[in-house]
Amino acid sequence: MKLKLSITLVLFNVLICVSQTIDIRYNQLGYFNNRSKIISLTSGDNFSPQSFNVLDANDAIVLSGTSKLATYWADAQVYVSQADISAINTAGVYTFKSANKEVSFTVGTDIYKSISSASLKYYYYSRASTAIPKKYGGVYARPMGHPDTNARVHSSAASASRPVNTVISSPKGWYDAGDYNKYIVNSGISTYTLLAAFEHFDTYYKSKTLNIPETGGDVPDVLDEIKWNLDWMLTMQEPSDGGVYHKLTGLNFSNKIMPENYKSQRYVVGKSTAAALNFAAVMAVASRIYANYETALPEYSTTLLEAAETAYTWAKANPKVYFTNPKDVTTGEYGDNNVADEFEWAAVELFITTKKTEYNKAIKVSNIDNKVPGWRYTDGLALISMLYHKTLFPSNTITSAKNSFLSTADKIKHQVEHSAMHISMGIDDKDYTWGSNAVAANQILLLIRAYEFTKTNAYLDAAYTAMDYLLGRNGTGFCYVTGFGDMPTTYPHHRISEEDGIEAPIPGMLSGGPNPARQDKCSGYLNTSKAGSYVDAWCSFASNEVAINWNAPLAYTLNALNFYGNTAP
Ligand code: G3I
Ligand code: 9MR
Repeated sequence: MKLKLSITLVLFNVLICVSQTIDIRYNQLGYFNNRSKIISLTSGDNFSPQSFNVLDANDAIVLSGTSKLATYWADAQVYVSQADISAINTAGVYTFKSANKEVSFTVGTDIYKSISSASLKYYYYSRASTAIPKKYGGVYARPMGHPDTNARVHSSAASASRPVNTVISSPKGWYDAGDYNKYIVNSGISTYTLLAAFEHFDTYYKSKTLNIPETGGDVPDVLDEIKWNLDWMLTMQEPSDGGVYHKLTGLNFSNKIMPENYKSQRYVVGKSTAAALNFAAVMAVASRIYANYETALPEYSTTLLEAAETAYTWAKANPKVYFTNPKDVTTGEYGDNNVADEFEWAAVELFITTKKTEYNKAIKVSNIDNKVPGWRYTDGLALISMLYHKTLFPSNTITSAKNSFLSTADKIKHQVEHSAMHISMGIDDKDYTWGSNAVAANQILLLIRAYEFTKTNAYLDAAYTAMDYLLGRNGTGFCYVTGFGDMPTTYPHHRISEEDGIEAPIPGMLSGGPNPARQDKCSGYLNTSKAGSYVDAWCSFASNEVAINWNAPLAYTLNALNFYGNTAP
């Protein structure tokens, strides 16, 4: 009887081994020398630790081991067992073999060189009001779209000086996402994040070239690219009162067409407190950065600062103008009924740039929340800027800001170090939201800032490990950046990539990522788990769109990690 039972058990185990699929999830871009390196084995059923081998390019085994005991990763509804391959610190291409499968991966110091540039070049490809010539766009060359020289003032934005249907010129800027619209709130956080990248790593960016029309001038390429959007943002301020239009869009989303075929009338729609404050904050940051390029761009810094101050004044006089779409407009809303964080953020940036007491007085550090940044949540940006410019603030203010900031960063670090998958995602129930991949990217950004404030290496280590998530060590096996990795996002909800007749999408774009709410009702979602609610298909605007505010923290973090890969401890 006993013998019969154990034979049955053995057979059962053999059956499990035969039928059970174990997937290998890894960073498809590669791993950095002298940083921890994890490859994850995942399966729907529990499984025992697996032996693994790592082979070098000559097929010689350079590392053998056994993966850790599997634990349950609830967000993906899988068991995960981690293989630690940190011991490999010689640059090269390797093969990881385990559970009858194998993958190839790279180790080195310059792992994100090309992807980090592509993540920035995406902004050039997103420029409105200009052709993208072959010289700069290669196969993605296209004619000009959206001149935006005859936008009309929508009734929701009309004023005495600009009555309804007044024609205004509002060219340039970046398309928001897969759509062709331009929204101030979302432009705001995107532009800030790129400006912050420059402010925090200026030496690195001064020598970074992007092959754009402005390359070679006296202004660093990344600042030329950002200026394309700042110039548009400036046109969104009504000169007579300093208020800022919420967005420039058609009445509805267009069909799948190329920019040059877009013929619908565009409007500036509404004004809002959130738009005015986002605008004020970004213009203030930009003013202090472009002040160093006065010879190349005379008066630009002054123009930006004036715009910032008048927008802030308007917001103070109109503190509760919350945007909702007018009845005849169905494009993105970017609505926000809580602008306390935008008020703090704008005051912080204006104070840092001007040192005026009136802005300092408006800052209440205890009111600044420490949420992971997002288009609706800008407190974190205020903390980042305050800590970077800490000498401008009283030391007790900085101590509070730092404690608050680090309590979030510590949670993120803890999650990377101790969660089943060893990723940052999943601290908050809402992490897997529309644009969840940008939540991950912003969490990594906070880890990088925490490293800079404290010089504690563990934050940076966590940042490297957390980045694996976006590049393949995740719940789906996709590398969520177009054009990179062994299994990249290939069919993003991006009108240009869908319609340009080029097989491959524009490279360097971060897909929005898993979103269990699946508002698009697209068929083919991989599974119903939080981290698996993703489908690489055009129809999935809720899980597979791209957007300027999602690429910005990607660009910030990839460039920073590649920089440290070449220089850091
Ligand atoms: O406010 C609620 C909150 O109370 C609730 O707890 C939470 C639960 O899910 O949802 C919150 O609202 C979410 C909102 O974003 C704010 O985070 C909505 O569910 C969610 O559907 C909404 O998604 C936004 C989406 O537009 C739809 O409006 C995304 O954040 C935003 O990135 C996205 O932006 C679009 C533009 O409208 C148009 N252009 C493309 C761009 C990217 O897809
Ligand atoms: O393409 C639009 C995308 O940029 C937005 O994020 C999304 C959500 O508002 O809407 C998309 O447009 C869709 C529209 O909402 C419903 N009909 C299908 C459109 C996409 O083909």
